[in-house]
This record gives sequence, C-alpha cells and structure tokens, in this order.
Amino acid sequence: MTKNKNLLSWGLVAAVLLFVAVSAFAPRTSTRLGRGATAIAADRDLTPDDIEAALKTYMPSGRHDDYIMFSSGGHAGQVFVIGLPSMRILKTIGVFTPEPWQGWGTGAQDTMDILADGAVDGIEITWGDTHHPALSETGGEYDGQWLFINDKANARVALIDLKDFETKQIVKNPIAINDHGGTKVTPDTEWVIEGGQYATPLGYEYAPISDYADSYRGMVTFWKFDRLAGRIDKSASFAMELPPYWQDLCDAGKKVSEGWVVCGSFNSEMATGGIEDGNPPFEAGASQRDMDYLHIINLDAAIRVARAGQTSDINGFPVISLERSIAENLLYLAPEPKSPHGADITPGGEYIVVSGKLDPHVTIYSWAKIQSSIRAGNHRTDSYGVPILPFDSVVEAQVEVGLGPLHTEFDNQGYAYTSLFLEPAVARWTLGGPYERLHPEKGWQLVQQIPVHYNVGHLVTAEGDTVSPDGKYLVSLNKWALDRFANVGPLLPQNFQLIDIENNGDAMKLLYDMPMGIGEPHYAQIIKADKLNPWEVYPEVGWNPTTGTIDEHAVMLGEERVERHGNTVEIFMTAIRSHFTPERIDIRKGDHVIWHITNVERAYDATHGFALPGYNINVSIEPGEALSFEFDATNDGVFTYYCTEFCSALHLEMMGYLQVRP
Ligand code: K7E
Ligand code: CUA
Repeated sequence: MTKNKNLLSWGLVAAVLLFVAVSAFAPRTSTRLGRGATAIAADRDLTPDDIEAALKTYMPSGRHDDYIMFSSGGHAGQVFVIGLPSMRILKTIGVFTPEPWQGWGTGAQDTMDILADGAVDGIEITWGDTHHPALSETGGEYDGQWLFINDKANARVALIDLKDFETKQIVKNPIAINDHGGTKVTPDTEWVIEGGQYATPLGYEYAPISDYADSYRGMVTFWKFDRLAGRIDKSASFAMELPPYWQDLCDAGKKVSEGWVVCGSFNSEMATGGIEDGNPPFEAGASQRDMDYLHIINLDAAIRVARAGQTSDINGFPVISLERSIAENLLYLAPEPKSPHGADITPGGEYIVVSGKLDPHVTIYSWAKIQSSIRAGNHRTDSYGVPILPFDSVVEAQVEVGLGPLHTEFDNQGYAYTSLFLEPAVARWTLGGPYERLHPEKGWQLVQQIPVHYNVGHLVTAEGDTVSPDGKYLVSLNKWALDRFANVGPLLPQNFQLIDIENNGDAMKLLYDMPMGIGEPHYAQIIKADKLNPWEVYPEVGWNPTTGTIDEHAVMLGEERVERHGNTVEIFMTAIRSHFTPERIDIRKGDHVIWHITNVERAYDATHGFALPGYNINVSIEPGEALSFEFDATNDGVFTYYCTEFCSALHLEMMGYLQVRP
C-alpha cells in the first residue's frame, strides 16, 4: 500500500518533471507524454529511485556518452570500450585473442605478426587474461593517446593506439612466465610498469621447487615507452629481481612521490604448497603471517643503475640483481597487514592505500614518513638483506571500511572508495591531511557503504587514479551476478554496476546494472570522452595501421592486377562500393598466394570486410586501409570471396571467384 502510494506520488513528480522538460520544446504533446510516463512507471512497478536512475543514465538516440570506460576483458583477452553513463558497449578491441570483426589475427599479416610477437619460447599463444588497462598520461592526467594492458597469464604487455583503437604491439616479458602488477604508467608515460605475481626461476628456467628460497624470484619490469615512435622500446627497458614473495599490484608515484613505484605482495611466507606431501595448501601456507611486504622502489635511481649497465643478462634482457638493488638503496619493504591487495596512491602522491583481504581495515602509508624512515636508516632486513621500514614509522592511519577490502580510487572531494569483496559493498571514506579541506568530515573515517551485487573486485571512478579525479561516476566490477539477470546457464555474466558518486550532500546511488557476458574483467579506467580524438578514416588511401605510413603494397584505383613469379601469385586488389577488383582470379593448386587489398574509400564508416572461405581468411578494411595476407593454395576448387560488412544496397554483389585449378 505505502509503496504504491509512494510510487504514485513519485510517478506524478516524474510526470511533472517530464512535463516541464518537454513543454519547453513541444507544449502540444507534453501533457500526453507526462501521463504516459506515470502510467509506465506504475505499470512497470518503478520506484522513485528507479525513475531517477533511468533519467540519469538514459541516452537519447544519437546523443553521445560523457565518459568512455576501457575495461579489461579478463580471459577474453580483449579490451572493451563502454560509454558512461549509458553503459553501452561501443567496441571490442582485439588484443591477445583473435577478434574476427576487427579482422584481428584472422589473416591480415600485420595482425598475425603482432600476435606472433607474443609467443612464449616458440609456442604460439592465442588467448590472454587481460587485467589492468592503463591510459597514457601527461603530467599525471590521462591524455587520451595510448592504452596499455597486461596479460596476467603469460606475462605480456600490449599497446593500443587510441587514434584507431587498434593493438600495435605485444611484448613478452623475457624473464617471467606470468605477471599481475601491471600495467601502470608513470605520470608522463615514460615507463610502463609490469609487476610480477607467482615467483619462478627468472627466465622461466627449471629449478626444483625444493630450492624455492634460493632459485625462485619475483620481479618488476619497467618498459620504456617511446612516445615519438609510438612503441615500447624493449632495448631501453629493464627489470629488477625481487625476493620470491608474490608481488601484486603496483602503482606509480605521482607529484610528491614521482620517481618511485610501490608494489604490494603476499606469500612472504614463501609457501610452496605440496598438500600432497603433507604441507599446508597454498591458501593457508601463504596466509600464516600477519604481515606481508609493501615494496617501495626508487625508480629514478634504478634507471640510473640500469643505464650504467650494472645489470645481469637474463634471456637477453637487463635485470638489476637483488644484491645490486640492496647495495644501491633501490628497494625497501614496509609491513602490510593480512593478505594485502591493492596499492593505490592518492591524487597528490602523499599517501599509499593498501587493503588487507583478511583485514577490515585499509592501511594508509604516508609518503613523507616513508622518506624520513628511509633517511633514518639502521633497519632490520628480511632474509635476503632488504631493509624493512618499521610499520609504525610509515603508517599514517588505518580506517575500518568493512570486510574484504581490495582496491581504492578517489574523487575530487577528498573521498576514497574501496571495494569490499566480502560485504559485498563499496565503502566511501574520507582522506585526511591536505584533503580535509575538501569535505565536511574530519580526519580519516568511513562515511558510507553502498551494497553491490555481488562480490566486487576492482572499482573505478572517473579519472580516479590520476592527479585530478573527476568524481561523478563509479563502476563496481562485480565478480558474481547470481540472481541479477535472466538465467543463461551455469556460466554467469559478471555484473558492472554504475554508481552515482556526485556529492551534492547525497548518498551514493546505484544507477545501472550491466551484464558482461564476455569474460571476467578485472580493472577498467574511465576517461572524459572529449579527451579522445580518434580518426574517422585513415589519413590517406593506402594507410598501413601498423607502420603508420602508406603501405608499400598499397593499391590505387586502376593499379589492380595479378602477377605471377614462378609458383608465387601476387594479387593487388581494391575495394570500393560495391566491388572488389579483380573479381576473378585463376591460380593453380600449390601456388603460394600473396594478396594485397586497399580500401580506396574516403567516406566515414565505409568499411569493407573480406572473407575467403575455406582458407581461414577474414579481414576488415577500414576506409583508406591497406593490408596483406598470404596462404598456400593447398586445396583446389572454386572459392567465393565476399565482403562481410553490409556496405551498400549491392553489398551481396560485392564478391568474386577464386578458381584453383587442380
Ligand atoms: Cu582481480 Cu587487479 Cu588482477 Cu584485484 S586483481 S580483484
Ligand atoms: Cu563492401 Cu559489403
């Protein structure tokens, strides 16, 4: 009863709001619309909160989102591009996994080559477990130019160009078989951080696990990004050997802490499992001690050591040894409580927030205190000789936020937001120190929790890990969806929940549930949409997206031809609405075929696809793009190639015959 009354009165409020809004433009129709809205709200059993959420997220046809979120795809191996606040998926970017729509890794030679660069010791890898996207930054702000993302499974890092939203490079970590603590970038994107995870012998060589303490090691890798070349420069990159604790998420210092990097860790117990042999299982063995170690790394000093060549060579890659790091004061540890996760640096760089998965608190470390503790010297060390800064000398505060805290991001009002896996909820709490002037509360304290559905891993706020977060929106990346969506069988989608954190004295409000049925995303980053400035079409006809220049095999109109050199047939083809030229190609079984296609269109959205059934070729040719693929004509027969994008009324006629004579 009460609910219905409430509903009706709110429905009226909504109707009035709509009336006011609409009457400004179309006074004749407004009354009818208003009544309709009330009826719809009643009919669909919508609460006032539902109506408000709908009004805040509804995107009228043709209107664009204010923010763009780049989400990892988990073991989809891809990146997903999502508009906020509508939560509409705008694009899948093929990264570590072939992606046929983009023609990523399904024939086009350059894309095959980039994927092949991610091979591990000669074994081709056709998937990835993308975890942490990192937008490029200038002065600690997202600049909208590049996106990096790691593959946790195989310790690889990919680079995506935000001019065309395509992957340009994959680098395999030369010393680690898996990673986790990446990617993060330094405030001017000079370095891309890839932290390790499960310790192994570096270079992924063999050593028996009974030699764990001596032969197994952790690591952090610093990839040099050459912005001018638009590539990671492997030859200028280096790694640091770390103790065989399982390094976890890293973050780059900013402002007052710029030039330093922190990485959390767990399993400082150095548990090696072996429940078969009567040892504690990993989850118990790695959780015995109350404290693990926050790694505090002087990156600027490490760069000097690496540039001076004071490194060892592992698989052809320079690595600063643990001994050297200790001798050069590159590495310090600080105790962090209870199976820590997340290491998130505040916008001004003054504090590091660490969560303890088994501790209801977040622990806040002060950068100033860390520096004075380092200066004070005279530290005890771990068993490898790495100095340990006393807990009390570096901790600024602890805030009880709730059960199972994981990751923290920030807003523009001096609040921090921490995901609580076990509650499950998102906690809003106040930052003290210089942030106190931004909010009415005093000190470090929990302000509010909002339940989420259900167990949340990462959360992300708009530009929330930069030097100037926007606030406004938070997305809770929930691992479990349970009853939130229609049952689609035993494998459930994840649930992204959009939360309004605009603080006009209001509580946080849940706005939208978005099922993610395409992988298990871990982290995402949200950028203001107007910071992105991608191309509408490639700059010139014949453009090679990988080299960023005119392709040497670009085909201009009138230059189409088929050339034969011995057993090699080279095809020069153009695509334009609504035909491929040539339309007929005759070759012989056993020929090696090199096929070049250029989309000579200059019109926005005039993409053509090209599929060659039977030979596993499928490419996408955007306006202006030139690409090539190769195959051996091992089977004779008649093969019908055709355009896979519905590009015109005569799109079905955009085809041709490849005749392979026996
Ligand atoms: Cu899922 Cu960032 Cu890989 Cu925490 S990590 S949840
Ligand atoms: Cu070109 Cu369809």
